[in-house]
Amino acid sequence: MAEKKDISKKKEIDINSVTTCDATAQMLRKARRDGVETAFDRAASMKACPIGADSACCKHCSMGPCRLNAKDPYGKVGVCGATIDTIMSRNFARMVAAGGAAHTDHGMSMLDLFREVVNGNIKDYEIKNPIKLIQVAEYVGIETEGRETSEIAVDLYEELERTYTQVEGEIPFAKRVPEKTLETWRKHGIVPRGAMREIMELMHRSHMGVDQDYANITRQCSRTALADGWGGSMVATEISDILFGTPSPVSIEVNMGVLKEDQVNIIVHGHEPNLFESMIASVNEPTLVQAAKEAGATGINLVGMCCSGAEVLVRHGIPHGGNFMSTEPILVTGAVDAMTVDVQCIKQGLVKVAECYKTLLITTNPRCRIEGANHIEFHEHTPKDCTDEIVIQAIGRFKNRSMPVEIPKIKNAGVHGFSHEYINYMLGGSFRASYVPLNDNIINGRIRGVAGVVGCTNPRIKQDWVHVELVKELIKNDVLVVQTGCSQIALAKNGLTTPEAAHLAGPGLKEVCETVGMPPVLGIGSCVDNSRILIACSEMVKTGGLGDSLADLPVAGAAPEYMSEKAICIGQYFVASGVFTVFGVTFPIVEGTKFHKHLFEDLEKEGFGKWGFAVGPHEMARLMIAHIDKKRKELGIDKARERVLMDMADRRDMDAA
Ligand code: BF8
Ligand code: SF4
Repeated sequence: MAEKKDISKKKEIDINSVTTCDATAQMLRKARRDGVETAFDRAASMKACPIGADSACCKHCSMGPCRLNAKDPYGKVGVCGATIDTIMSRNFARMVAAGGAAHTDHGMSMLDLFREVVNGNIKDYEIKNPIKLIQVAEYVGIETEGRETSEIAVDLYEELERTYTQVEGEIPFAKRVPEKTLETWRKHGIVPRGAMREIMELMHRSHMGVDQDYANITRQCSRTALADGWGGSMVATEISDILFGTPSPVSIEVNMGVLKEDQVNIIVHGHEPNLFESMIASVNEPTLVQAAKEAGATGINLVGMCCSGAEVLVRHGIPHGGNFMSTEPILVTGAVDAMTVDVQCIKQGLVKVAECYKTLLITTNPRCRIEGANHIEFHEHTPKDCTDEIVIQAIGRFKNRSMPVEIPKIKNAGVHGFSHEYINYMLGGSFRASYVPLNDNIINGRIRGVAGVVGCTNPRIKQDWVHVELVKELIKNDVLVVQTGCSQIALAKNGLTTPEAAHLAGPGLKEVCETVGMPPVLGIGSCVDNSRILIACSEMVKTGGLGDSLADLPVAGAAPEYMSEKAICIGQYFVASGVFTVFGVTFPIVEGTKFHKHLFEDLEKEGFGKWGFAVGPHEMARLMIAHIDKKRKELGIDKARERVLMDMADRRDMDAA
């Protein structure tokens, strides 16, 4: 029998302290009136397990589970004798393995689709960007001169398949890594083989009684994470560009105000662009548009959320409804006729909220079914069977809308779609496309450095607040910011992705933005598109003047409100690639332990990047800027910087403005 809930014991949330997103706050107020619960409420009534948060427990065998004491980390060991460092590094390893598996499996789906398109078995998708196909083929050493696109595509498929299956040797995209960085990886034996092999080995080594040396476990964490960043994620990005087009700047609209009361609203939330691309075709199908009109709607309104949304935002300018912590609140509008999901970051809580507002929650992927959701399976050989059916059902729900609709009237504009290729073009112009102007502006100090600010939102921290404050502080200090995933939506909602936001930047960055006409914050896509940041950084190294390896660059990364294992894997591949990477919220390692010191200090001495941690945005900015300045000093370009450094009085003036 289901246990009765004692609602009176639930802690009521202070809505203004859990989110800075006005639309989400409005919907949380409505949810409270409607008696509907969201992850914000659940987070408030469920204290995070302190032992788990510190990663001080192990349940890798049934002699345990064993709990150590984070306050006295070396006071005890597990039943098998495992130390706190072994336990934490094994737990960390499993997060890297799971996160890497998610991205690489997504990349594999893209590759499956590519194979079937190349073989002619799938006709609903095609190679939209043959130029990119040729470029990627050349990167991995495939002969392209005088050959048919279809022949090159077959070779490219076969080559990229090795990203997953290869049992020895280096993955294909290792060829894109700057030589000195690759040398460091080779020296430490961490150049990835196929992702399947790396993930399998990491799972094996983190099994009870196998690898019990945190430094050795960390090496396999790095190897596995690199198989994601330079493997699965990069394949996902490149294949998606080849099949669906490479992003270039596009005007966008975000926030819940993109929903339309008089239209059939369909949200696509998840990660795989093939579903979304087919949905775009379905909502434009004249017979379905006609059916919507016959049901009394003025049209069909397609909206993205989370990473699927971020991909089509940068590729096609499809409006975006909000980031991870807004997926339940947006259903509270009552205006969503169908929410279609595929894989990753889909809260099971959506089922109940959807039920309350009679929204259709539809799973589409065989890898992700949710109890209580409708399932309409998506088959890439006949994609429109699924997406047409979803549109038909959404029209049905529109026709029978019985709930009052309340859509927050908040909509924000921005410009997104800054792929690596476009940054190249934008800065250099069509005749001399290159990274030289970027490097020059870094060397002459107009741009102090580059920061990647990425990742999730998390109900344990005020939604969007850390992202926005951190980015404001960075640009004010002349740090150019590139963004992916849910983070860029936070900034877009705050108007920071418009060219006009240049006035919030420091004088140097402002000058560059105004000259080029770009925002100081560049939205570049979904979480797998973090691979675009790796490529952009590699181009900076190859262009010259900023050192020989990725670790030499004046760059830093942050995931200020992260929550997922994917984020941990991303963090580890940035660190292994040479980037100082700061996480917020909480970090699953006990401070003062050897493993903590290893991740936060020792890795840098070995030629990699390192981890950092801070909860508040200003401390996070301070850490990142200090790192960027350290790198500038090592490169001997710190002098140039001093000419444009703002003093505290300037900064106060800007804060007041
Ligand atoms: O991969 S940023 S909440 S949606 S994990 Fe998830 Fe985090 Fe959003 Fe996309 Ni990335
Ligand atoms: Fe405990 Fe060791 Fe088993 Fe982990 S592997 S549960 S530390 S006995």
